[in-house]
Amino acid sequence: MKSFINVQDIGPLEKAMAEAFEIKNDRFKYQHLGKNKTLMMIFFNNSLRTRLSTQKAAMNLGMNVIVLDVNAGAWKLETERGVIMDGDKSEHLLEAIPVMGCYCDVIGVRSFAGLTDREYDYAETVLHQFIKYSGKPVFAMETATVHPLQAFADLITIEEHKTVKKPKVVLTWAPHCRALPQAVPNSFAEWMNAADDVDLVITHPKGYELDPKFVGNARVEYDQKKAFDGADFIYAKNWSNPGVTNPADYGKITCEDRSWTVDTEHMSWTNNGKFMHCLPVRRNLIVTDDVIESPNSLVIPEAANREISCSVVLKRILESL
Ligand code: AN0
Ligand code: CP
Repeated sequence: MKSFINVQDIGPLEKAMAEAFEIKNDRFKYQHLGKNKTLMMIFFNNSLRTRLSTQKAAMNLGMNVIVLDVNAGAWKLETERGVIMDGDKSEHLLEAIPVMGCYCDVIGVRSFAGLTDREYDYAETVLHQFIKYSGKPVFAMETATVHPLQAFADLITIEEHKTVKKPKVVLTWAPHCRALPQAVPNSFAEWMNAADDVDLVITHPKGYELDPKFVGNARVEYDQKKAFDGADFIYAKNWSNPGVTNPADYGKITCEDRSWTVDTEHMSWTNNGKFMHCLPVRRNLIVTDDVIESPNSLVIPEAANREISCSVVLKRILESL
């Protein structure tokens, strides 16, 4: 596997899931694969889970790990080509990327959407520069429009906790005080659509339509209560306006309706549904304390599975070196 961005990159999901459970049963089974191989993790944005779980997965595989926080200690990087670099940015990504590529075998990139220019974000401009100029396999650790390591971990978590063959899984928008990217809901929808036995329903206020390429054949239900009816899993996430129905709204907060916050009443509409969120989560905006603390909350097992999803991805990349 030369890059990991979209669900197709992992090949048949059944096989990837089988590998995930194999690794979960024996985390060090492939520890010989990464000997003398170096992973470089590059963060343009903050992280807790991705940083720790990716490093742990790499260590399980016997890899060496280098972490670079671009905005803390490195030269500030210019990402646009053609600008006169007389501002605060000392180095261009077009030199920095091939240099980084010299010191490692695999690169993970976290680079969030700027949320001002839809076309630039949805072209995955920064990620594709890494793919083009590093000469190394590159995987997304949440880029402008996708977070596949999260969606893969979510799928593993659903598989572990489902009580019916084809669970009803509801992706619900929830309110937030800051404009957040669409990467998590995009990948969640993409991966749930790719999984054969998931019945995906997406619910959000009007105007928050996700990009059709991620929504696929999922049902969109604007009435949150109807969407929650009989659900087995509730996956909450805020995202800013994707600018699909109104391009001028891209990246903006166009709804602050707190009635979308997932509370015990919302959960009572479900089929004893499990609560999921990728974390970090702002309590009592996205979800109330009692729901996230309830026995039906899967937020911690979900985070734990990030080590597993990343182990499968790194294993595949190492096998292809
Ligand atoms: C990020 C987001 O919404 O994409 C990361 C989630 C994994 N969240 C925040 O910036 C709070
Ligand atoms: N879920 C997730 O990716 O968390 P971090 O932003 O902390 O890495």
